[in-house]
Amino acid sequence: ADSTLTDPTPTNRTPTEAAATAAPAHGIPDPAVLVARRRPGHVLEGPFYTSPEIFALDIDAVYAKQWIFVATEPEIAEPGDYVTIDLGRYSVIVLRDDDGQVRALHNVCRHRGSRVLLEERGSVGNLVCGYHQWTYATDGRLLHAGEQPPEFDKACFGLRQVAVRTVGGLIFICLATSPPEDFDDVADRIEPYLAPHDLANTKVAAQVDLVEHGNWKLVMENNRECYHCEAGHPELTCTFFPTYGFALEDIPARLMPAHARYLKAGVDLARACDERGLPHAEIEELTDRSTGFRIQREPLDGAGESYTRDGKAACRKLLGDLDIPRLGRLSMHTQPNAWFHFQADHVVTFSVLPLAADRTLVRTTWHVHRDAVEGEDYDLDHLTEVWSRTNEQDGEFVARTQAGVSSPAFVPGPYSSSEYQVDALVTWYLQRLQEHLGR
Ligand code: 3BY
Ligand code: FES
Ligand code: FE
Repeated sequence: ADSTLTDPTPTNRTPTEAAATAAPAHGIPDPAVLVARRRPGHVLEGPFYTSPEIFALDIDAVYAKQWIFVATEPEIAEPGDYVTIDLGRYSVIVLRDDDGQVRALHNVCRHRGSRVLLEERGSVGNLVCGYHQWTYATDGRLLHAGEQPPEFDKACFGLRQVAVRTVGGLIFICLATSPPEDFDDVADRIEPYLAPHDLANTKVAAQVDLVEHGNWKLVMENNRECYHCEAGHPELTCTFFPTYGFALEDIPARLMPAHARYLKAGVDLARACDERGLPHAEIEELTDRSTGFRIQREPLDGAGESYTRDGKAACRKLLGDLDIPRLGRLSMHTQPNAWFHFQADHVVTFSVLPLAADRTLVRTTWHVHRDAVEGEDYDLDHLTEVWSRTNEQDGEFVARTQAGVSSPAFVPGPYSSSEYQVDALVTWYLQRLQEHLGR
């Protein structure tokens, strides 16, 4: 029998396998051992989703080293607008400075280390630490510190800067002192896809924070496949083709009509894009690089315009200079923590931020044209319905999976061919751990 189809339950494992899998009496096996013994094409072992030790490693090796999508430019539209982002023990202020530039600063006072900004979002003139009132400009410079001797050099005590990059209105930060350099290449290649939607000139119509009861990798893995879509997402699959990720030979007969619609709509979409100079071809580089990503413009089902039940645009004002609503979805995935859907009428972004080994924040933000008027050009419930429901459904899948993989009885199962992007995410993740662990 094909060994990949064999269920390695304790009864049919060799004694060596059984010994290798057994956890020590205290704690988990060495993470390097867990990384090395991952079975290709299979789910990770339980401790990757449950262990506080691996959670800390994930922060160090992934969230503090790679480029992380944290917000969009419209979230901090005006000088002084900020959001604070917690990543493990780090807290980062992402803000627009007085010159209109996007910045990221460590939220740690240079005096005795207090958090400076305590709210999740807001707007400030200067950044004032509430403890002893050290006062910083929006670019991080220290402006005022009371009762210091004359030789005190304020220039040495600005808030520490965090690397930040914007592309197509999306804001990425990197906590590393030498951030992965391949972001430039990715930015250059995705910018022409994103630019026509002019995200920087949209406004936030809605934002929902969902705390899911599962490890961040379960949240991300769930996003990278549509094996669960047909049964799990009645609203999403009004327009999202449930054959996403399937190889042609694996598409079940009942989904062939949907596949035929996908192909036909794809031809129309390619023509519409070519006429307008909109790039649409797939680029998929999910592994073997720090800034793994995937981008492609693909058709939507129904009217083909947007994520609504009938596929018609949810907002009457189209983005940028786009002149037709039927442009499907420009979809992008970035490792490790984000996915994006750009439609002609709105953009929806998703940022996944780990809170604990078994808790994850999923922040979803819907953007519409800056001049669109709620109630006139768009209805908020209509705009947010499909992805709100989809996120709730996914959150439920994640919680159930977290519960299952926490059981000592859990044995990693095999991925189906349509889950190849899940495998890519896990492979990318293990590559980052290996780099970090220096093997
Ligand atoms: O958001 C995505 O990228 C989609 C939705 C469902 C599955 N996933 C591939
Ligand atoms: Fe911030 Fe003292 S800790 S002013
Ligand atoms: Fe889903």
